[in-house]
Formats: sequence, C-alpha cells, structure tokens
Amino acid sequence: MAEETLFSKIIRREIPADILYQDELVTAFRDISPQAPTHILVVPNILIPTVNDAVAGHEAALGRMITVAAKIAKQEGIAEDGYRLIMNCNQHGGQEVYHIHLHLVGGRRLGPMLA
Ligand code: IU
Repeated sequence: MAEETLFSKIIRREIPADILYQDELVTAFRDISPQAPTHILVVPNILIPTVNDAVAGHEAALGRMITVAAKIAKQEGIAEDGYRLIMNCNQHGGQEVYHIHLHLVGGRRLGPMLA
C-alpha cells in the first residue's frame, strides 16, 4: 500500500485548502505556493502515487482531471489566453508529492517548458 500524502487529508477536508471543485472522482484546490497568478492542482480522490502507477481502472478519474481543469480554466478567465497543464513524475520530473496531480498554471505568459 502506498503511503498517503497531505493531499488525501485535503481531499477528506481534514486539513484546510482552498478547494474549488470536488466530485466523486477528483478534487481541485489552489496550490499553496503558486508559481503563476493561477496555479491550481487537480487530483484524483484515490491515491495513485505517480503516473507509473496509472492503470486502465484509473482512466475515469484521469480523464475527469482534464475536463475539470478545462472547466476551472474558463472559470478563472484564463482559457482564451491559454495555460499549461503539467504532471511531474518521480525525481527527474521534479515530483515532490506522491499523489498524482495535474498542475493548471496560467494568468501570465509562461516561459520555456523545460529547465
Ligand atoms: P510536484 O509536482 O509534486 O512538484 O508539486 C507539488 C505541489 O504541491 C507544489 O506546487 C506544492 O506547492 C503543492 N502543495 C500544496 O499545494 N499543498 C500542500 O499541502 C503541499 C504541496 I505538501
């Protein structure tokens, strides 16, 4: 069994977070350390540690993460100008929290993607 992260506590509302959206599959909340005017994380409610752990049974939640990100981008008023969706995996990808999350980043022109 993978070890829970703080994200599971956020999903269960055991610790505070600025939650923008929640349904039976996913939760979206504002990143605590925003890298852009809009920086939101969309996470599956179940613990999938990394993209490497994703299997066919997760497709409903993984797909929902993208449609929810698109809905929130419109709500935040950044859809037309554009934004970036990022999912980091393991050390080389810069992953810090081992509960899959989609970063929705926008609100300004972003620099080159790879650093
Ligand atoms: P990463 O892809 O694993 O590197 O991103 C983790 C993100 O989770 C990072 O942007 C943190 O600021 C963010 N975060 C958060 O919003 N709230 C938390 O309680 C924790 C991390 I822990």
